[in-house]
Amino acid sequence: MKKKFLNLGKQPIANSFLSSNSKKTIRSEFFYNLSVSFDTNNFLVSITNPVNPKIQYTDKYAHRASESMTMRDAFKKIANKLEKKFKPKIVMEIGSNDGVFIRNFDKKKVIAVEPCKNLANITKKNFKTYPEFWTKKLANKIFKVSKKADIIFSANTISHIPNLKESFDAINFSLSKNGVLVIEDPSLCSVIQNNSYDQFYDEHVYVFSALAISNVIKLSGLRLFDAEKMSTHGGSMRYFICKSDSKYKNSKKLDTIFKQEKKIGLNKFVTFKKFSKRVEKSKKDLVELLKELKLKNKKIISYGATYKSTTVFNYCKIKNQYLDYVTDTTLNKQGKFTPGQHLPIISPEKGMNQTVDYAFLGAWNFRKEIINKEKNFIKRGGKFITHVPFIKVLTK
Ligand code: JHZ
Repeated sequence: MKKKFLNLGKQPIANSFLSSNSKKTIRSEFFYNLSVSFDTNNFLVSITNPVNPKIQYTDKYAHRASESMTMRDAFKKIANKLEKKFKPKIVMEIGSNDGVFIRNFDKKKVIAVEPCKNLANITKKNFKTYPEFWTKKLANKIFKVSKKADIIFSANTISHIPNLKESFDAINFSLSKNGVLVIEDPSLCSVIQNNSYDQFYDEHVYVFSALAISNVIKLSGLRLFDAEKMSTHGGSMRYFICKSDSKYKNSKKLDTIFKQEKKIGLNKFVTFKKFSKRVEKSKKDLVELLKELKLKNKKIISYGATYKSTTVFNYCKIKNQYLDYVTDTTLNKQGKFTPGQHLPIISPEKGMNQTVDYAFLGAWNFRKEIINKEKNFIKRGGKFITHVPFIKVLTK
């Protein structure tokens, strides 16, 4: 049974950066109600009413996975590891974005699936690319002409697909006998421990735990045989999945992860009720801090026009009464306005100037990379604010 535990209010599509802040554009903005539920049967945490994917994954999709050095390195590392360990003949990626993972493989063995046409156009120059949503129909089409995949990789995508059963059925159909599905997604354990409620936005239909994943995939004839914790995206988990009757033995690490998740209570509704109280406090504390700084005439901006910060700004109703603008390195976000609260987005070169006193870390998951990059800001007394795991002005 699905039980609601968190209400994040009226939210826009996290990725729908506005090209102007004119009244007409603002009037046509799409909003939906963002609430989150826990399924007491399979322990799956999901958005109660997901948005139609056709509204989300368009030819204007803003996120470029290769935008951060941390992610470029992480994808290179996992690609090399998979190549060495499994020696795959066919590698398919579901949600290949701008090709940051597949570009580490010989192009002859790669199949890319990416529904956002602007991104698929980038990879199709060098790789066999299907500019379509991942469905059973597409799996049938691809594997009519290709041998089955030895590795299917999917980072930050499976959690975005409302129809999980169809996705995993299609994956089972597409895997070779001892093929391996490797998925990476933000981990529920980290969300609960970090109070990072901003991992909930329209695209994150699910935030998985190992417990939930292992339950859900069983219905599609698949088995979770290993998992590893990752630091990317503020705490993710990498799952290794095979066909139920495949040769892989379940790892000891997996047992430990299941035990840890039960200890934290990821199989109990009460854990999520408590989490929602902490989220309410996070909102109250953030608004109070921003008010206090404004009373002292401080200039505050936000760093990184993330999808996550769309949730924070709309839940906490943070707009230009507190923040002057948002900086972001992504060219196609610059010159636009944040969804819902309409803050202007500019480049860090322009935005991180002498006049800024405080910068809210919208991209808190890249805290190390950003602090390293912004040494001058810190040197002259600039300070970062984070809400993870609780509201804090960073002093170092
Ligand atoms: P970042 C996206 O979410 C969307 P977002 C998606 N749904 C998903 O699942 C996760 O990623 C994984 C900028 N930046 O990656 C670049 C700087 O400006 O945390 C990006 O716009 N300066 C697919 O948007 C943003 O911050 C920097 O130094 O929450 C980071 O976005 C760095 C490092 C980044 O994901």
